[in-house]
Amino acid sequence: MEIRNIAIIAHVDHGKTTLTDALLKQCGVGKEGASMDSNALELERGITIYAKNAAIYYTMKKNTTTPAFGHHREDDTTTSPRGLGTPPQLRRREEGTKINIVDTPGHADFGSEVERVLRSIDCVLLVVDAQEGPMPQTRFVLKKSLELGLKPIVVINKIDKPAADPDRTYEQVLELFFELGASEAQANFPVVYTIGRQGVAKKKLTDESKDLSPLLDTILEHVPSASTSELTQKPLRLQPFNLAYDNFLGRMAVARVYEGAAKVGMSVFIKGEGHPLSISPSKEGERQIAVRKGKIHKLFTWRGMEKIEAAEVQAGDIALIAGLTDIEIGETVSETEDAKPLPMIAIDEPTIELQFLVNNSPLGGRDGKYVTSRQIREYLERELEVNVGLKVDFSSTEYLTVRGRGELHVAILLENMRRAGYEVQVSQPQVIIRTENGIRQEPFEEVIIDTPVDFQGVVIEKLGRRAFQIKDIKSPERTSEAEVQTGKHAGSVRLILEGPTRGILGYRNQFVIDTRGEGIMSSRVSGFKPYAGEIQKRVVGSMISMTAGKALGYALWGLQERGVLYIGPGTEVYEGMVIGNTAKGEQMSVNPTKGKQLTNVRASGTDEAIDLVPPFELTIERGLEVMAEDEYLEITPRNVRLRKHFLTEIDRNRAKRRDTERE
Ligand SMILES: Nc1nc2c(ncn2[C@@H]2O[C@H](COP(=O)(O)OP(=O)(O)OP(=O)(O)O)[C@@H](O)[C@H]2O)c(=O)[nH]1
Ligand SMILES: [Mg+2]
Repeated sequence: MEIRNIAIIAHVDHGKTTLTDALLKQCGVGKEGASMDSNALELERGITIYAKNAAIYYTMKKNTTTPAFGHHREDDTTTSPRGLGTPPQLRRREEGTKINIVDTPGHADFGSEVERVLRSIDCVLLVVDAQEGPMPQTRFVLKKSLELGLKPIVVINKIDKPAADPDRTYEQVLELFFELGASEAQANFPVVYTIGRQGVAKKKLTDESKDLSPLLDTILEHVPSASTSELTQKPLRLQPFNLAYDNFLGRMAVARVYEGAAKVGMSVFIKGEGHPLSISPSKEGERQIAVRKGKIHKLFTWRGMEKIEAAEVQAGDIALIAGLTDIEIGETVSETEDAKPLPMIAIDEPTIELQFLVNNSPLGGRDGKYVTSRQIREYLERELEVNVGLKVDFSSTEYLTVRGRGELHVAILLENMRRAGYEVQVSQPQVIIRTENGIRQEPFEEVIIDTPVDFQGVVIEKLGRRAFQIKDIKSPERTSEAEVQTGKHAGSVRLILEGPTRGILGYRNQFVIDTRGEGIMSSRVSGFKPYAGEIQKRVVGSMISMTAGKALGYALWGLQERGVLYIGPGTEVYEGMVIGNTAKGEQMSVNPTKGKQLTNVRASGTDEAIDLVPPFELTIERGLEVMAEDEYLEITPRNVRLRKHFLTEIDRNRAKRRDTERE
């Protein structure tokens, strides 16, 4: 069987998943109404969180201009070479070249997941939105691909958008290739123009096309074959690049079979370096290779999005392997003990950390099914089986320290926990500071901001205070006709800055306000760099409830002009709960349960219906952003609340005194 292995990579929302879905559909293996974004959170948020595999079968139609549409439709028995009446199990034997596709997430927090995938495929489809052009994550994933020597196929997508400018996008992509030091062969990339949403691809903009065949043909022409008989003859060597989990089968590996064939029941040797983080700095350079034994219990390959059990998986293919339950990404699984290990796949280190605690708030334990520390611990232990960028320190009895790749990474973990019925409290995320060769280092991020020119000043000023430095400012080169008509992107500017992650933790919210919601900001970790020094952030003050009860509209009406409220009328509150922030930055104890008759302030204008501003309701992500160091975010299946560590004012003052005395 001929095999090609590709990954689809792009900036967030540029259309990877839609295109993958369309490819599956055209090749007859898509399921009606199903998408590669299948996880509940992915569907709700409309973003891809986990890299996922799929496979299609395609045959290039030679010397014809008619597209090969529907060639492999399972239901289309009339065009099937086997004809009518073929038993279903036989019809399953696919014709044509198998194309394994890995759809990757575009959000920067999941960038390290993409990197691992890139190690195990032979070509990438670099998808670029024809209106937005290359964006920060486009740059990042392209850079990684070029470094690995891959020769990308460029897919200029969404050419149906009113303000799309495919020609300019092509120029920008070409420029980016050169900027990133592409070789001549790499910069000579094939281009395909697509409307993923309609399942249409063209090699030239002027071509007529009804389907994705031009893209599929380009894949067959351009992507090197993964399966040669020479490789198949060798003894087995395979390497996992992703993990999966099954309640019955335990941890499973998504792996590329490089040589030989994996077979069910096969005894294998596993070589790894141990967990990458467990290597002590002093041992760096010394590759310690431990050999373990294991047995392959079950094998699967993909057909569309479905996993199909297989007895054997040949060199070149991608397999899901059960039985090796202690397997780690990047290890080498081989048939013979003396097999040479494949180059290790590095896993990026976490950049932020926070504590997970039992929810001991006055309202704790009300909606959760699982609330004890043992249950939280067990959840995290299971999560570690598959959540590759995650680290958990279980050593303390009071809390668990969770380390992740960014705020979104942690927020997704928490969101999944609450959906599974868990309650938990978390502390404010902090960046991880480490010391290397006696130098203090912290994670840095590159931030790319598109904003209307008017807000450029305030953005630069705010980020400047947060130790960010400008690397580049790009004015729009030209404004296309379409942009003038739609008013989009006109008069906007692109800022590229770099600074410590610490500086932008909690900044996003401010950014939205400062750019009146018109700015777009994306960032990605650029690595650990020397500590950037003290950062003076404007402290956001909290409005703290001094009492328990139900919030009343009348009381909130009196409070809303002093800051932003997180709750609406009817919300249950408790003493020490943070119900909003204060405009002036001071801590403020308030009574949100106070009724009209008890008040002697604001006596005027009391009789007309009160005009309440809709609250800024806390989500997990918003909560992680706005919370202060002396606060916990309380997360339950139904609620997200913010509270002070110390619930009474007396305790808070006492703690504050203790802190100042210590200093
Ligand atoms: N106009 C237009 N919109 C498209 C096209 N393809 C995708 N979209 C829309 O773009 C949005 C993002 O599409 P996705 O396929 O989820 O993008 P993605 O790259 O997978 O996003 P992430 O995985 O989260 O990085 C969706 O609203 C799609 O409907 C297209 O060809 N034209
Ligand atoms: Mg996607």
